[in-house]
Amino acid sequence: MNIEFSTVIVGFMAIMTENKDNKSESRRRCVWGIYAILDARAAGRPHLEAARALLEGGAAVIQLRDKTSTFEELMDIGRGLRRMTRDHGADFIVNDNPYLARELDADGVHLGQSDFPADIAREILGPEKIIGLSTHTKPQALAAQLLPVDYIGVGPVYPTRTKVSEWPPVGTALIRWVRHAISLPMVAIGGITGERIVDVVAAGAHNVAMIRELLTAGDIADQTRRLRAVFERAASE
Ligand code: TZP
Ligand code: MG
Repeated sequence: MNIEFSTVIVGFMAIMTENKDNKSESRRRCVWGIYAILDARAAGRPHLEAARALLEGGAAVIQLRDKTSTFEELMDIGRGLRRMTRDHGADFIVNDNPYLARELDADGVHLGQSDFPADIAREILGPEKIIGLSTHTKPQALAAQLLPVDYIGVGPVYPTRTKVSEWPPVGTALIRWVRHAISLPMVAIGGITGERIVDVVAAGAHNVAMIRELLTAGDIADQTRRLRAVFERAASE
């Protein structure tokens, strides 16, 4: 099927099924501003140390993204993150694995296009938890509206060296399109820097996810505070 045609079909299905059930409350929860993602390699320090600084700097959500540790190691790290995020009133999202998210009583899980299907993750986690889904194209974003997800990731917006992506950078054009065409909150991701936040927010992103720009700073808490202020200024314009 050609892409434009599939976009129209999926869009039509999305409109027909939208508001079938009232998810507005959980979707409302998915507006954090700066969305911090942990990456021990980029940070050059342990997850808990980075998370402590992110929370001190005012991060409202932290995602544990770790492709190398074992389930047991992630349980250990995750228990610490669960405690710390709760103490700060921040949300805690686990990447990839809804079982890990459930065991940790995390606030939710973030799924990629080839991870667990969203409806299975919803069965595992129940109706209250947050499910995020990465999208990289218009059809994927439209299709997400038919799934039991609470927000979509959109990206990579810019080239990034943090993740080898099979998807080319989408630019702020896709952010702008998603903001107008899709009813879900979005998290823009990929190569976002302090200077680029203004453009990404101006294009309509509700949230801006960052790894390197937050974690490679000498003082992560200070950097988080600074980027939060940049985001808030951009969002108020
Ligand atoms: N998904 C799309 S791009 C990306 C992920 C996890 C990496 C984002 O990292 P950075 O350092 O903010 O570009
Ligand atoms: Mg994944």
